[in-house]
Amino acid sequence: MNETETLKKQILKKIEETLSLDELENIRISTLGKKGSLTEMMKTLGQLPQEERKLIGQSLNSIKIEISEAIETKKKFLEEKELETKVAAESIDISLPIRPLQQGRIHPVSQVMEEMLTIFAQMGFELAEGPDIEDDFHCFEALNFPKDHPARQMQATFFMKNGDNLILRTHTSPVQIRIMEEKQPPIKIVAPGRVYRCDYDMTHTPMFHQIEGLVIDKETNMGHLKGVLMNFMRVFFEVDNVPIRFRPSFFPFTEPSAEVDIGCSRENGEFKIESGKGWMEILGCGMVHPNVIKNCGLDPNEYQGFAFGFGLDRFAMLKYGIPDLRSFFDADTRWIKHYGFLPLDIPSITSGLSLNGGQKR
Ligand code: 2NL
Repeated sequence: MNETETLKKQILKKIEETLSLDELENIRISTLGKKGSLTEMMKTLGQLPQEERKLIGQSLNSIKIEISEAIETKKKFLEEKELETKVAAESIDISLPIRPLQQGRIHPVSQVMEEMLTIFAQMGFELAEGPDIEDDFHCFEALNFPKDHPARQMQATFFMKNGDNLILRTHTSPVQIRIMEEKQPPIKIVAPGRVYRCDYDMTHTPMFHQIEGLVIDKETNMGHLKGVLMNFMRVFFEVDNVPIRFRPSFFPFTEPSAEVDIGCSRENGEFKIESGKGWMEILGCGMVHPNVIKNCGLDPNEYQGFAFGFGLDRFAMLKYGIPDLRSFFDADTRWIKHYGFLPLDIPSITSGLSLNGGQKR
């Protein structure tokens, strides 16, 4: 009798003292489990004389119930406490001052990407994304590149080492190829992302950012292309009349193809959009080549459309007056403090696309 009372007290003390659910579970197993101390005591009952067996049996049973209840109560208590700690740890103090946010900056590339996608979204373009690591078919073959095209060579393109002939995409066109393979027209998408080429100087970095656009439908024509691009320039550069001109050009994936120049001046290191001074090439475009449409499983006699592509980094340099492209990717904190944007300067059509422009701060 004394022995069981002492045991009970010990166990209840342990239950009271524990602060962890794991430990509580260990206590349960070591007392009430198959080989637990109470269970073992119960097993010895059979050897006792009947009277004693009854008495001790009853007391062991009541101890068992008492301990079970104590464990349950403590379990509930610890579980509630755990939840409280978790909620406290995950809660956000919305009354905290905004000051620490001012420390970080949004990279001009991210800012310009957001600005551009906002404009295209407003024109009804859907966002399309795809892998940076591509295969020859989606990057070149489907796009009507001839087998011996220089872009397919090691000097121009990064090949993966594993010998599967995988490459780092040289443009975001493969994203559009994948969409055309999957979906029936009408298609109206923009494909933004990182692209890679073996190139490094003042105006080229081995990784840069591109946005391509693609519209495929039954009667889409070059007039639509011109309208989209002119509206884009107007909104992006915040100038009502953007002088642009189309020059005939060549790409394997478009026919006819054109390059687009923007009328501008560069005086005292400052770039200004105006007509009559000079031209600068900013993008390439054209009507999607019938072979490309066919390569994606669509009928070129039924569908046609336009596509365009441009390097985003160049637009960021122009809009925010950043002279050297290489500095974009130097991760220099002084540079990002000067050219970067505040996290809450989110571009939108209504509130303005270039709030507190980088240079103006
Ligand atoms: C440039 C020119 C261009 C395209 C990209 C394209 C995509 C598909 C089919 C046809 Cl899936 N064309 N994209 C078209 C013309 C020009 O980019 O100079 N980019 C930096």
